[in-house]
Amino acid sequence: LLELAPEELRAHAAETLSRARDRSTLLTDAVDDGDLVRQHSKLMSPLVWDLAHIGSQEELWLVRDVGGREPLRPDIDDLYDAFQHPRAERPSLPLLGPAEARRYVGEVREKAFDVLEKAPLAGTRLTHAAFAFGMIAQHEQQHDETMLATHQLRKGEPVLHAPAPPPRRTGPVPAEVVVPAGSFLMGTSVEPWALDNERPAHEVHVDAFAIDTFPVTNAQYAEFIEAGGYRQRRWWSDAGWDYRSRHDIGAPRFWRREADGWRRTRFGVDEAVPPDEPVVHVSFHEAEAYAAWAGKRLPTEAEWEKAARYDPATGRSRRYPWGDDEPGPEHANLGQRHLRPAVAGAYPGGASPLGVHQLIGDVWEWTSSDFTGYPGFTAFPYREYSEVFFGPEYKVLRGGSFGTDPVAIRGTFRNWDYPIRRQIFAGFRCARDVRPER
Ligand code: AVJ
Ligand code: FE
Repeated sequence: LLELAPEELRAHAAETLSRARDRSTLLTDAVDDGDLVRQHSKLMSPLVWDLAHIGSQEELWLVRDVGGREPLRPDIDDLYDAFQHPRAERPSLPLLGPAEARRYVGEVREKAFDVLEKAPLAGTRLTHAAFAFGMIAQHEQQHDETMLATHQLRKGEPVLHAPAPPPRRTGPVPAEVVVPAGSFLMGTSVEPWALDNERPAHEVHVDAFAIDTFPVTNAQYAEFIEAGGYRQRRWWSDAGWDYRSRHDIGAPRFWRREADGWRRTRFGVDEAVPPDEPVVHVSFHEAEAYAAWAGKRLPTEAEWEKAARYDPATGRSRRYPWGDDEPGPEHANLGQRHLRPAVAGAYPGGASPLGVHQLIGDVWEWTSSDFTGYPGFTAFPYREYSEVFFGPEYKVLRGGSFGTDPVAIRGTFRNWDYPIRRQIFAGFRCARDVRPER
């Protein structure tokens, strides 16, 4: 991106925004108006709220802020301000209806493209204008992933379709990889579309540790269930035990025990739980309990990023595990190209230099770290993107899922959520300490 001439950057921004809009359109046109305005779960907004919120943020940051244009709909700013209205109360607001919402986002997009055509992408405004287009494309894709999670919670006939992900293409590999002790460069100061919480780059020392080659699979997770893991207090933290007891949780969300084994419904299609896919729809508490049962622990965020980016041959941190090239279909399962995680071993082309697989795509991975600012953090362009969430209530997730678009994931990208959440496409992998050599 940094090497692109202004005209190329303009074309890239336009293409990225259009890809996001195609996906928003697919997710909202797939269901009828009743399903668009309905709340499918108290945890989620009605799809029609997400749609107009996407337009509202685009109006705010591209049309008004970068473009300096007149507001289109100043009257609806408050309705679509996520901080004024928690998700549970959004259905009772006087929201734009489906037709109005579609018209609104279309009008905003026309204006945003007009701003893009004239925006000075070189000179002093380069950073700000060029960043804003990337931020808004990522914002739309983040809400598209949220809308995909809403689709998973929706009852009824399947409306989304996609080809199956690739099969295992990796030969036998060790179950774990040892990452040697030493410092590495975490975060970034140069990635043009990195968000504020990924900045600045800073050296972090990490002790030697071992990390799983693949995310934990359904078959492995089912062993934890069969062994009584959900009933044994010793694997759980106090908060985790309290959570699993209050909600009487005994398996990942959407799993159902039948005579012939575990089954689940995925986007409206009933199926046997596939043994070799990464487990998904587990909370941080369940991930932590599994890891304890397995005699391991979750990786810290720094460990995860070192496993993903550190190249021992050069000492450099890569943009992605496979190198600096943008994610392609040979690297990772991203962008809703497939409607499920791929089996462990499906992406040898995405492995890190140390041989850790599927760090990007498939499932978000819980880490043991709280969401905090890096040393030297400055909120940009608004405190509500990440700073207001810093603290011990949120745990960091890394790597993106099959529902994350390539523009919204990087080796440095940080996601966060409450440790009890499982409607997101979250799984995990384990790590453990290793004795220092000699
Ligand atoms: C980074 C996924 C936690 O959905 O709350 C969307 C992204 N921020 N609109 C979220 C976001 C503002 C955010 N997460
Ligand atoms: Fe948002």
